[in-house]
Amino acid sequence: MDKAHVADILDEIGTLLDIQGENVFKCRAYHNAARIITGLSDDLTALVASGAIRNVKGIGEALSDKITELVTTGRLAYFDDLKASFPPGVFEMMKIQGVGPKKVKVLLETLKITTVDQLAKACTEGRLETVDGFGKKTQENILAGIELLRKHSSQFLFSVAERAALTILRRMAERPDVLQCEIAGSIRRKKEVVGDIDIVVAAKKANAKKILSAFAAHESVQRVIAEGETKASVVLDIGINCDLRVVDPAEYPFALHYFTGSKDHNVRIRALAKTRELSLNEYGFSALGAKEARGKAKRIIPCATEDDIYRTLGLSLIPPELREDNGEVEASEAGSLPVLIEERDIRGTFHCHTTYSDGANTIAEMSEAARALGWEYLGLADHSKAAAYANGMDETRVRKQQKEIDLVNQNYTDFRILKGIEVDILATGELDFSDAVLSTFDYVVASVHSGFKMSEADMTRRILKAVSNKYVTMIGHLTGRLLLLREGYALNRHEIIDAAAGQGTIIEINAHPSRLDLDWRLCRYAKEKGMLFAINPDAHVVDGLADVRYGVGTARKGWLEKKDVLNTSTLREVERYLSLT
Ligand code: DGT
Ligand code: CA
Ligand code: CA
Ligand code: ZN
Repeated sequence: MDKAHVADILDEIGTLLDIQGENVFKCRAYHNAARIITGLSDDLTALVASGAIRNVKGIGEALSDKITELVTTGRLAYFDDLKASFPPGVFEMMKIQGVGPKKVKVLLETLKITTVDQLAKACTEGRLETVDGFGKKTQENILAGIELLRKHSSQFLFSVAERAALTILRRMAERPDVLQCEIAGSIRRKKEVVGDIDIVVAAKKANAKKILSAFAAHESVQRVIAEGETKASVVLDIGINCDLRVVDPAEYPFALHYFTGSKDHNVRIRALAKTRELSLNEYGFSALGAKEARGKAKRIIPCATEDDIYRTLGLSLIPPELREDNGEVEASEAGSLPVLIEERDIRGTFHCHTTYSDGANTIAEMSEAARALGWEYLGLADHSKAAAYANGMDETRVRKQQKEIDLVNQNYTDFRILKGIEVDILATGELDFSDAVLSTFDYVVASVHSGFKMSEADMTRRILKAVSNKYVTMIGHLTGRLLLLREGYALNRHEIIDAAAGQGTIIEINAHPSRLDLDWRLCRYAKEKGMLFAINPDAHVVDGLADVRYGVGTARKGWLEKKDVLNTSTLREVERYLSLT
């Protein structure tokens, strides 16, 4: 079990104890332990194996026993028992934006509410208004949160779905009877949220049944929906459906292409095949008009790869991320497909947090982690004072941090920590620091963290004002959305992009898997307006730096190339861009 998973469970224990009304110190100990585990720079499995986990500050004897049980067995009896002592609806309720343990506790005790349905009913009947600590506004927000939760109940974050898909794919790839395998569907297309997992496997027909039973018996499978000769459908423990199809090696590229989609892209490609007197389906090409049948006789143009399929149609390979029928077929025909940015093009990043605000790791830990990724620079952008909930820095702490950065930078000749700030855009559009303070940073990220409920016109004006501030290098998480949880604030995104592109202000692609904001659907528009982008992980722990890969997925899906993204530049180029040399 990895660090993140262990930390999640510790956090959840703390929360459940909170609801039970345990004493605050005990609850806090679990939440603290979760933070400590997340921020560990050492390998957790090794710490457990050597027993050194016991000596980590903040982890006492009882906690280290629990962590050891989790890491070595993948389970924790104490947690299972604790969870079982709650009505199951409680966990569902806590998924509602704005409903935490404190509210759940009150709801349980005063209104005896134990399910989301009961909560929704209580809201519509106006019964929450009367409860201490709740009000009309809270009641409205909770109801909106429930609607959103219901709307998205069958959708999953890309990161969550991909992680689950990879555990199955890896198992398949290890099997000698599996000749090729790949994740298809919306995950392969890097959609930010997905409905289910699609996996395609190439194998000899004689081995299909064995492979499908192994799949159905995978430890992450909770329930088998159907298991046939060539396909099985299951529900995984995280609640997502997963379809696995076993096809003949000769059919594999066709099946992979078909099940990668999107449906609209497939329709376009099939129409193109028709113009060449060909019929295309998930098994192969056949002569148009020939009776659709499976089998060698009909498969008139053998293809070993997707590349071959596209070539047969006079196209160059269209990367999966672009297969949304957004002009990619035309661009491929014209030979004008973009050469998409790749993960390995990234040389650093600009929006990360440290213990100076709400991050879990120190400056030195973050910079070492960035160096381990092979990066040349790491821009730190801790919160400013208005973000009090996130331990935002005042002017004094800013000076202290900048001194510490200078000190740590002395250790490096081939790497530089950049002094940034994530400054709050106040309700008026003014920034949280004076120009004099802003001028002390190497660059400035400006973000909205409050007053989400403004009108579209007011919010647009607010952000436009920040865009035009000469100290602002980039705008952070433009819409503030939290995927599947919270819609972004009302905003005229096109107007802001136009202004930002015109004034040379960057709009970041926030790579946190819950944000992926700027949305890929707007990247191409912004690029056409001349926008430069930055891909930022918004990391609050060392492991968060690797989230840039999700941002690269978004950038690729938005047709971006290496040259469109500032953090593909070398340190020297970035220094020049930020006028640091
Ligand atoms: P999702 O799962 O909702 O996030 O999105 P997808 O794109 O993974 O959709 P899914 O799982 O229903 O189907 C996987 C792919 O299979 C889809 O992208 C294209 C292909 N496909 C499914 N149904 C049809 C269809 O009726 N016509 C065509 N042309 N392709 C289809
Ligand atoms: Ca799918
Ligand atoms: Ca599917
Ligand atoms: Zn932020």
